[in-house]
Amino acid sequence: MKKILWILIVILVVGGGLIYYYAAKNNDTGYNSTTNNTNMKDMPKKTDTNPSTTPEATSSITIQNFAFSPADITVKKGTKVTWTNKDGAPHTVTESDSQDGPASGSLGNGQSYSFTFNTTGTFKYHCTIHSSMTGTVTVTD
Ligand SMILES: [Cu+2]
Repeated sequence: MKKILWILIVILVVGGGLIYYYAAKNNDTGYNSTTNNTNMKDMPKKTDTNPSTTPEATSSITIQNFAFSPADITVKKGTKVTWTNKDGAPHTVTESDSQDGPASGSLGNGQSYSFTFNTTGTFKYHCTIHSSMTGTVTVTD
């Protein structure tokens, strides 16, 4: 009986060792190919995130004395334009030609509104409360 037990143990140890060896071998090649794949996938991801970490182009417009100042600006595509109301009266920044442009709603004193211009063109805007208040943002490539 003891001999059979020992034979069983030897078979288990040798068999287990062989299974471990082949599993490790397969894992090795699998591991290598997956790390290569993830490395290759990681590389473009890293370059993708880099542009977003680069400083965003910005431009500021002051709303004061019932006027946008400067009223006409030219910016590069992707520029974030921020309007700040320094009047006591409320104002809006509202796109005039039904384009995808700024639509601030009412801005109280000290309030700001930002819009990022991602398409080129000329964007006319106005204050819906005071129709004489107008401005343009020209977006270039
Ligand atoms: Cu206004």
